[in-house]
Amino acid sequence: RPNRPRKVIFDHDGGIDDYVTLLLLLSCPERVRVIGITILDADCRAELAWNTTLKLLHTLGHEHVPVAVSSLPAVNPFPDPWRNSVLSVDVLPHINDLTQEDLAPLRLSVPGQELMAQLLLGTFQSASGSRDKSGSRSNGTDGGAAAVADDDDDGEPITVVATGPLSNVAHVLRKHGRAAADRIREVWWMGGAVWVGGNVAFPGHDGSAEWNAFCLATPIQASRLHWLQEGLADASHERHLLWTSGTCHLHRRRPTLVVGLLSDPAAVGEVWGWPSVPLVVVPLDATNAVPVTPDLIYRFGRQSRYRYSVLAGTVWSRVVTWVYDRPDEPYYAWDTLTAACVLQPDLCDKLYDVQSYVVVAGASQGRTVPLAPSPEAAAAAAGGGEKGSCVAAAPDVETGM
Ligand code: AGV
Ligand code: CA
Repeated sequence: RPNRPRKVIFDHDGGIDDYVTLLLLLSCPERVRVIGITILDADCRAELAWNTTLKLLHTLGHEHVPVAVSSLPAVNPFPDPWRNSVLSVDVLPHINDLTQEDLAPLRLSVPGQELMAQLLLGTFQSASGSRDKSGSRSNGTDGGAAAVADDDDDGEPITVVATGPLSNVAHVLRKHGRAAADRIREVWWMGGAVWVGGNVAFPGHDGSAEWNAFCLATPIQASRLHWLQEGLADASHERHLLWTSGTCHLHRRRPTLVVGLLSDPAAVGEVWGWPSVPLVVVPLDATNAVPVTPDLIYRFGRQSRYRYSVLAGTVWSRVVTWVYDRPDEPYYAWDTLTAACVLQPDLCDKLYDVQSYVVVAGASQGRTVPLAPSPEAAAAAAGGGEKGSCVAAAPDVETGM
């Protein structure tokens, strides 16, 4: 069949929008089949996020999807008030018509990064085979919500949707190399801020980085900085970069998306060092177009007979007062836009190639720096005439630490 659902590993970090993203990925089984979920202790308390994720799956009949918590630490931990906000989802009555005993058999002891590796390598064995095996081979045409996640591993490439720091993906590639890389169809990542300001507000930081990139960016040795500079000119390190522009609203108007090439092997983890793994990035340039507004949440009311919509609207309602509390920096559907693009590729209607690198130390740590002006700026500078490639000189790489 030409249009089989994509197999997806969802690698999240338990933020409010990460849960709406989970709902979105589960809600469209004819396009996406979630075969596993890994959780990183970054923008959440991971144990609680594990609970919440299992409760959502159990409530919606997806308890066959394996879920595991990563043991990898966050390099730059997220602020505690954000990490704590996962509790406001975990307590929702909608997902609590169950007991801890219902969840106990769903808890995998394997660490999240190991689950990701096993799913990619095709070595994952469900602990409770009898539960998962039922009908798994005969239901090929069954696109319903009860689709079976315990894969008969047919070698089909897997899409990773990553909505936190890229630590798990980087770890798996570092440890298993090509064996894992070759199974990855694409990595879609929410992270970075290319031609817009960042969202890190941290003592000593200049605010130019996005949190998921900041959290992961690690200092690297001076010898590798040289390689990083060299790598900028090496097409084999080019990666996709995706962003939207314009002031559009999710669900209302089509965002204008831009895909470009991101070049940087050494900085945001080893992920970018794998020429065979396409990385599609959805940075703040894109997600700035999708603030979570009261208007957006009101519209879920019209769909209140649908479980997924009730849940999504309820989860969003946790952050609605941000439009008063922080009018200049509201909550955004950061991760949800990323998954929406996987589900509906024609959301991206304007695509560019751009090279960039990541600052790995100093006041701009985690900043994703483009080597060219934005297409809009380039067009303005060229007066609409010439189409030159406008590649800027590589700015200095921060080495201080
Ligand atoms: O930078 C966006 C990323 C997304 O993956 N996260 C939240 C989304 O899940 C970090 C973040 C930035 N600003 C935040 C964040 C805020 N004000 N509250 C919670 N998380
Ligand atoms: Ca997130």
